[in-house]
Amino acid sequence: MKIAKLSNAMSLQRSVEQANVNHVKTVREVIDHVRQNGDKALFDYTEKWDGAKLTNLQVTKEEVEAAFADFDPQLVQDLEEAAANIRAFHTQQVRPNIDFQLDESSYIKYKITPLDAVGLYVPGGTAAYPSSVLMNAIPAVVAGVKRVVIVSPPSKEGKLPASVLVAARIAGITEIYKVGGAQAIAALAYGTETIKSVDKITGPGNSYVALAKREVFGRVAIDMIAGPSEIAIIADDTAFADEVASDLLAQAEHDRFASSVLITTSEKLAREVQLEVERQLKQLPREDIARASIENFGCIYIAESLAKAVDAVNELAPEHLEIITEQPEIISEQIRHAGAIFIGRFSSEPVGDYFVGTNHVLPTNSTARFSSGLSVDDFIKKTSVVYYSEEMWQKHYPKIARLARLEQLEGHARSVESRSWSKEEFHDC
Ligand code: HSO
Ligand code: ZN
Repeated sequence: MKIAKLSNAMSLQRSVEQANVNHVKTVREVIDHVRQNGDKALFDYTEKWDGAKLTNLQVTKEEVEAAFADFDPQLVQDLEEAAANIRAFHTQQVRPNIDFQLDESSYIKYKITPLDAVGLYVPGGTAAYPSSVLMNAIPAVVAGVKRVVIVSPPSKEGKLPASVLVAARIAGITEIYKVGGAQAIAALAYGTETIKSVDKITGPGNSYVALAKREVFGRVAIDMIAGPSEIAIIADDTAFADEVASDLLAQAEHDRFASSVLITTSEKLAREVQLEVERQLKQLPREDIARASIENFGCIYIAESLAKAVDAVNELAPEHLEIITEQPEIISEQIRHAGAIFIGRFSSEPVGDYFVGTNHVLPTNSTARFSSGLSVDDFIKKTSVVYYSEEMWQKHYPKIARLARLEQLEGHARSVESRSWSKEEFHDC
């Protein structure tokens, strides 16, 4: 792992991958094909790309029960406890309507309504994380979304991983389909005979899935397009090198493109972490992925001061930030841009990835400058409501008419003025 002087915070930033033009073309074809041929297109693509010849897209109750029967009961309990923590924290995010009384009878409101239907994409293979099922599904359920659907690519045997089915049930999701890739996104956006369309699609996926989400955006809402995972760690000489190294590697093992950076005021720690990373890498089952990530996107920066480290992090806006210093809470107060902050040596990032209750779907690629992790807010919408009494209208309509005429919108002016005689008089005569 490289060691460098922290000179320019911008040097921490990496370039975003450009979409592959050929992939865009393929994805558009897939979407059109699903729109035209519905379920048939889904069966065909699933056979072609996943090698599974299905007769039924929807996972049955029996399949979910079989998944539970084979699953370690301790793990079921752990997932349930994690789910309860996520539910508890996200329940705090539920917001009430805003009722704003203008006078004794007139009011305006901000009315909160959950989305009707949401689709959650769960990737296949090694990235089929049950923790991500909980992180995506629970906020939707807590928000009050009535229909939450999961789509995920099946194995050649036509099955979804037991861990996904178990997590889905724990999260309260019963509508699950064996379909992945761009075809699954197309089905969620446009609907087929079996899969009714949804209003929003969330969840991570490969580049085809990400492109398909971009393509259907507007027809449906989407969450963020997540890039590879990132961690930045601010540490001083109170941190332990083996712990810091293990935290960097926890991120690096996700993806060859994951990025792990340490920013430290201690040259001694920098050197020790460098040795530790190499030592621990050799013992990691995913050594090849983690090594590629550390070599290409990992770096240890030596900062002149913690203040400089804070500036760099605010510019980088990392997905995850760990602060392992003598007074980590003071540093945390100074951080403006990070997807999630983990304070002190006992709050390592996996605490948030799996268990504590915060969400692990977080903004990557410096988008923490302007966006937040997944929350209940992503599954609601707000509608303004206006009630003007006759008295309020009487008091204010001339102002509104004047403002309308300022914009040369005579129709608007006449609309408010058209109430300027009492309808009661009209009814009386
Ligand atoms: N660190 C990942 C989430 C994850 N980790 C899932 C383990 N499983 C992105 O925040
Ligand atoms: Zn993780």
